[in-house]
Formats: sequence, structure tokens, C-alpha cells
Amino acid sequence: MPYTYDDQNIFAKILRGEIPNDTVYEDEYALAFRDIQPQAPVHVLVIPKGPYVNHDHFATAATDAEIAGYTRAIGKVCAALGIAPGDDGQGYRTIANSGEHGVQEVPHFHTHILGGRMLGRMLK
Ligand code: DGP
Repeated sequence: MPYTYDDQNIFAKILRGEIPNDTVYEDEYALAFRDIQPQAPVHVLVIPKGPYVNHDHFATAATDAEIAGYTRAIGKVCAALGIAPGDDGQGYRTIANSGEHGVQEVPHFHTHILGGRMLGRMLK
């Protein structure tokens, strides 16, 4: 499905440096910053640097290098924050809300990383 990217969305503005953010990691493919409405002690959003609306758009239109770089960036963020599984028995959850039924609010693809505490089961 074709997607139209709105370059005025809030994460596009964060990427351009127009809105401040609490960056925890950045590389060629991704920017990671703390969510302003944290749902856990660690709640970070990881966004690709390219103009992708949601996961479907990213998975179908991004290059293999972008997908690999972005996926690895998520792992690097978790390692940097000390929540990777195996770091003292920690672990985390990744969530990418996509589209209307996914209740996605910001139309720039992003992955939530939640950790820092024992999370509840999520089967809704
Ligand atoms: P969702 O699109 O539903 O997957 O969630 C978007 C998340 O983005 C939500 O948890 C709140 C967060 N958020 C919204 N605006 C900003 C912002 O300006 N800065 C930061 N750091 N987070 C934001």
C-alpha cells in the first residue's frame, strides 16, 4: 500500500532538531529518545531516520541496510541502557503500534522499548 509521509509530524521535527528531546542513542539509521509519557522506568522510542509512516511502510519500502541498521540500533539501545536480557536478569518489551487499530498516534514509524521493571502480560 502506498503511504504519504507527513513531514510535519512531531518525530520528524525531533529528527530535524526543531523540538528538544532526551536522546539516549543515535547512529546513521536511528534515533532513540525517552518517551514524554513513560509507562515504565525505561521507556524509549526508537525511530528510523528515513520517512516511514508505520511498520508496514518501513518493512516494505526501506532498504535492507536501513532495516538491519534500525534493528541493530534497538539492540544497542537496550545494551546501552543495561536492560538487555542477561544483564542481571533484565529484559524488555518492544512494541510498534501501526495504523488505526494499532492505535498509532505519531505517523513516523517508531518502536517503543519498555523495561526496568517486571512487565505485566500483554495479550489484549
Ligand atoms: P504511539 O504513536 O501510540 O505508538 O505513541 C506515541 C508516543 O510518543 C507516546 O507514548 C507519547 C510519545 N510522544 C508524543 N509526543 C512526543 C514528544 O514530543 N516527545 C517525546 N519524547 N515523546 C512524545
